[in-house]
Amino acid sequence: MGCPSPEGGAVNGVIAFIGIGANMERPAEMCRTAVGELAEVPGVRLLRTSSLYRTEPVGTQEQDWFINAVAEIRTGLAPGMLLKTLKEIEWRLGRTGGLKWGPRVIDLDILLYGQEVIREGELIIPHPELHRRRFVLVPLCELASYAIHPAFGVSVSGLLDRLTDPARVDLYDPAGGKA
Ligand code: PH2
Ligand code: MG
Ligand code: MG
Repeated sequence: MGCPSPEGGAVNGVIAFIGIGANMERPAEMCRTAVGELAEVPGVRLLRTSSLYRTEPVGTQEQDWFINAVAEIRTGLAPGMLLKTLKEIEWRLGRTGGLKWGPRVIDLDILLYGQEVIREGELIIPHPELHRRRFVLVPLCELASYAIHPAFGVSVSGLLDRLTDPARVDLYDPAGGKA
């Protein structure tokens, strides 16, 4: 089973949304590079990418503002394999671990994987902070405001309406000179 595609033939796999974040060296470039890497993964088709946003750090305040974005993919990779692939890209781009809420060279998180709800160790889908974070919901709504959070049964635009996160999320302006 699969959906018909414009190229003809069936496209198998699941629609997933990937959160992208960076706040160290050249974060906007780093996010774009990560999207490029994602598009090259066998078993992943990059469908759309949100705008880049310049976002106030959530959690530890003593760090630079982030660049955040969301990518929509169709993938035949199982969730565990997708997570492993994202971690490989993070490491390839220079991530070395770091503090839980601290600065990061690049962070790639599975936000949604179809309508699946999974809790298996590190593999938690939907992302456990998705509904609390403006820097995730704003770019996600730009792509798919209608997407349903499968654990809450609420659209992501509904989650954004109810959000109390006060942290700033601005469209990234490359001419602005920051991040
Ligand atoms: N990621 C974090 C912690 N805080 N803040 C912003 N603005 N953007 C992030 O991507 C981010 C964060 C840990 O994953
Ligand atoms: Mg994260
Ligand atoms: Mg992460």
